[in-house]
Amino acid sequence: MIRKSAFITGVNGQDGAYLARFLLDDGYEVHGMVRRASMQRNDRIADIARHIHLHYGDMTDAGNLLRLIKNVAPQEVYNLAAQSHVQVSFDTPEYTANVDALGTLRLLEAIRILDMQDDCRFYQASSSELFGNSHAAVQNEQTPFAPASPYAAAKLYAYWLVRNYREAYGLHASNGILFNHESPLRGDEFVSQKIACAAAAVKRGEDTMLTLGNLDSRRDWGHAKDYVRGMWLMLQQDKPDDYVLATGRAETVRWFVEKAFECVGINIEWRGTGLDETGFCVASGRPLVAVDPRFYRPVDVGHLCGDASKARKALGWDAAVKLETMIEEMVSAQMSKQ
Ligand code: NAP
Ligand code: F7E
Repeated sequence: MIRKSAFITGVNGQDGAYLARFLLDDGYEVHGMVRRASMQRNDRIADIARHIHLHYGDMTDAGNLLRLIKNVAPQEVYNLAAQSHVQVSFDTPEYTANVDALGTLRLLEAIRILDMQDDCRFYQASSSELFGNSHAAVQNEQTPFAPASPYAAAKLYAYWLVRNYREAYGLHASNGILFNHESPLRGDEFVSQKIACAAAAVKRGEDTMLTLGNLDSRRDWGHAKDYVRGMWLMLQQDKPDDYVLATGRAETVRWFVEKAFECVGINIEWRGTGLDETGFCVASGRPLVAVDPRFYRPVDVGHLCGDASKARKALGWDAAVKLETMIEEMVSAQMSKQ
């Protein structure tokens, strides 16, 4: 039997690691692109690295991407590589645009120049950040976009390019408009992992204080392993399209803190407001959580909650992992780290 081949940019990121496992389990020949100067090395894929064909590459290097696509000749390309941190995008807007927006253009151009549009399907990691502060209570594929960061603006450019290459050149290219998804492999600087890490540290007896920005922000958090299945499903359809993947449930950052600390047997009580808001351990009275304006963003997206009806109907996709279960998994993974 001929094995299908897939090429994943950002293979050593959170989603890349889950997707590579998913595709290997399905019998794919998996190729992944990593940077020589990777920020996180290949820790997330250490256990499967020998089964993946790893290639050095960078989204900022057009010739490199063209050579890789030519040599690998994949049937499926999953473009997951990105400067993915929203707050960092305010500090590095041009770099974020280069990687997230122009990087996607370079990859699509490689497929077009090589005349591979009939042989290769393309998945683009679009984001719920496209909706920004659209003020819709629930967002779906029809909700107008209102990007509120350089990251979101770069992802919006990539989103439209994907649609344009689909219409102009007949490329089977799909956007997955994914709401936040987390896991034990989530980067340390994202709020879910930061909270899980702090809850575990307090449980271990460390003298630590969790400092956060906007506690009122509401996010629709799912589990990465559900979301990579959705990416794959999009590329198995006869026709390319754009799909929202989400759980349909939004909670605040404050709520996430309470649940994560509950996982280690600590109840949090909040006192004060704004910059003075502090989370105390109910049992000991010890302050455990404080607000630090350094983590405020110049503009924040206050409320994201997705409607994945289209993906449920067309792809048969659903978010299987419950939020509370995922938080327990993340805290427990942090507890087992020293
Ligand atoms: P992640 O953990 O931050 O992974 C990003 C990957 O991109 C890493 O492997 C990183 O490699 C790579 N990368 C960064 N800059 C690169 C460059 N210039 N050239 C090549 N590779 C580069 O992100 P994730 O959570 O897995 O997300 C995957 C994708 O989905 C991203 O595009 C993200 O923007 C998007 N997305 C994520 C979510 C979410 O909630 N997780 C939701 C919607 C959309 P290094 O080790 O070299 O840094
Ligand atoms: O922030 C608030 C912060 O950085 C979530 C990326 O995967 O999902 C992710 O982007 C919320 C924001 O994720 C802290 O202001 C409070 O409102 O975990 P985050 P994000 O910005 O939603 C989307 C869908 C993507 O596409 C992105 O690639 O939490 N928040 N205090 C904090 N956030 C962080 N990081 N750190 C804090 O201390």
